[in-house]
Amino acid sequence: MTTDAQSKETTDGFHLVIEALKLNGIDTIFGLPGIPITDFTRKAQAEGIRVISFRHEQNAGNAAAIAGFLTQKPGICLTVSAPGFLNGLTALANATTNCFPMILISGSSEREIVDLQQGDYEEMDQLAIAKPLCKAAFRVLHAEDIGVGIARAIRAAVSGRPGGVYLDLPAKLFGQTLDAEAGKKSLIKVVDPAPRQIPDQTAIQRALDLLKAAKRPLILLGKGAAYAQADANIRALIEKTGIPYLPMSMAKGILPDTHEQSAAAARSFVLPGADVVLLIGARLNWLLSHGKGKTWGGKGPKDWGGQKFIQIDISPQEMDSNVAIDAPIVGDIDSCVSALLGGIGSGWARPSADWLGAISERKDKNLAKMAETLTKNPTPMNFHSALNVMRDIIKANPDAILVNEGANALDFTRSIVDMYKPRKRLDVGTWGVMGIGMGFAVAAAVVTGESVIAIEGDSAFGFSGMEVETICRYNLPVCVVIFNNNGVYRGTDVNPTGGPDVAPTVFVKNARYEKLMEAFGGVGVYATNPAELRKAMEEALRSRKPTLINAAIDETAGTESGRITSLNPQSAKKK
Ligand code: OXT
Ligand code: ADP
Ligand code: MG
Repeated sequence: MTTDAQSKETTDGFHLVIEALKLNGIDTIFGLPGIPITDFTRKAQAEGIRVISFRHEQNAGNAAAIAGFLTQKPGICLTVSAPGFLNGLTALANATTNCFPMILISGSSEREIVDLQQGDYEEMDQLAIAKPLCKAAFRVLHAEDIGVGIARAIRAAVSGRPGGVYLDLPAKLFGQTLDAEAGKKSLIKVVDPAPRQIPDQTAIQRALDLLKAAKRPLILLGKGAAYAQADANIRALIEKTGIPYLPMSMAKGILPDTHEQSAAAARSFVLPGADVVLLIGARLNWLLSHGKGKTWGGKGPKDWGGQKFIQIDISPQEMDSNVAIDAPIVGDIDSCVSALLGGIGSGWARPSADWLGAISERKDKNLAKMAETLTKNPTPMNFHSALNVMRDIIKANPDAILVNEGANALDFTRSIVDMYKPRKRLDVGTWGVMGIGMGFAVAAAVVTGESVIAIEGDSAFGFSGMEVETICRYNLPVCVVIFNNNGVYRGTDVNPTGGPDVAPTVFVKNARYEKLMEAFGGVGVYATNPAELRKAMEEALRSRKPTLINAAIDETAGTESGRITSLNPQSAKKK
């Protein structure tokens, strides 16, 4: 046996992990080095894996998660033990919640010491802590099991309903040596990691019968539909049936938002008005008012509107989670949609002119109202006048990826900025979580090579703002636009006691965030009107240089929590 790990006779844990990842087509790792994984990051880079190093593990984790969403391959996040692991955990839990495939790989302390609680360096029982927050969790203790560990992690992340997986690699594992030939043989190339799940024909027929009998049908597209990359079949289903559709936030662009069958601008009309709703990769969670209540035409919060539901989902347990699903279709979206298409012949009756006409009328009214608001040019600039610019910019650059977080900065952007292509809008997702911004932006630029525009509330940006250094370090074509209204929701709250502290939602007024980008060699711009914003955006997209535009927005313009004000508990007195 020789001590040189790269010699012909022996290999070690470091190399086996790297080889196992490479064997499975993983070419990028998002992480943050330190004990015990510093050498691992060096060796991975030396062996041709792209290692994108972050300033905080949460952002590396978010990057891995969205890389998974964009590529259908598990995004890898690598962290050190205990505190680094915990920093990555929010992103792992968020990935699981959103059904994004990612693997959090953390180095960990020695099992013997952890289990006896003898106080090792960064001691923590990481596997136990990760378990309830992810889809699966594994630990590898022996170098000969690395191949199996990586294979299991990959399968768990991408098969069935995708999600977050934790892989625990104790420090000792990396240095373990193994006969090189035996090591090579122990690696597994995962065959068909996310097998198609073909739906049952009876379920398809049941759904077609329901859809055929519908008087006011509606299709709801969720981010599962975007993830599935079944774009052509989904478009064909919508266009062949003539059924109006509503995209959830991250499903915008599967068909262009300007498509004549989009009912996005008539949301509050079509949800209560529909009699049969086909859900494709969308859950009836809080974002859809759990399928009941006033949003759906019910009389009270628990009252069902009477709609019948068809649901396509890969997870059988999703069915009946909130309301009865009359026609469940369990399978992968591409197979399910293609099976439905098979049952839609030339004799298919398109929805009635009454239903389509009523939607058009409502839509035209809302679009006209929106157009009127967008032409206004108030001083100071407000969300609408700034977003009028962003809307034109995305229209002219449909391949650019839009990352979006905040409250008003999120909600106004979602309804004003049309998306033209699938998987181009990435946002706060199921949890409405702040902090995804820079991690998503970095990963989107790295894995797609496209320009990225991140529209950020000033509060939202603060959660991951230090990663502008990462954006500059890797010279990524990311343009961050901060909608700076001096605080969380608004900058106008006052401390009722008259004391020296400002109100909890208020920030330093007129903060110059653009200087943060300048500090690392990027371009910083302070924009106080739409013309300045437009000029800076056009230049950022032309140059592809890291850019931060600090857009000064009227601090009175926002509302509490954006469009979800009603979710704020009110005090009894206020009621
Ligand atoms: O039909 P009607 O008439 O109702 O009209 C609808 C559509 O028909 C119409 N529409 C259109 N009209 C014309 N043309 C077009 N094209 C068009 N499209 C649509 O517009 C309306 C609205 O349509 P929409 O949006 O589709 O419908 P609606 O009813 O809004 O949909 C409902 C929802 C629930 C699906 C939707 O609202 C939604 O997706 N909401 C997501 C909300 C969300 O997730 N928010 C983020 C969380 S808020 C809060 O939690 C925040 N925090 C706390 C915090 C968090 N989150 N995380 C962590 C780790 N820590 C703390 C914080 C700190 S936000 C926040 C920071 C906020 O401050 P910032 O400075 O960052 O941001 P600012 O607010 O900007 O200051
Ligand atoms: P949205 O927030 O856009 O409504 P959700 O995250 O709530 O979307 O729902 C996504 C759903 O899509 C999940 O229930 C998930 O199981 C499902 N899903 C993800 N990928 C696939 C796929 N390839 N085939 C079928 N269903 C899928
Ligand atoms: Mg704000």
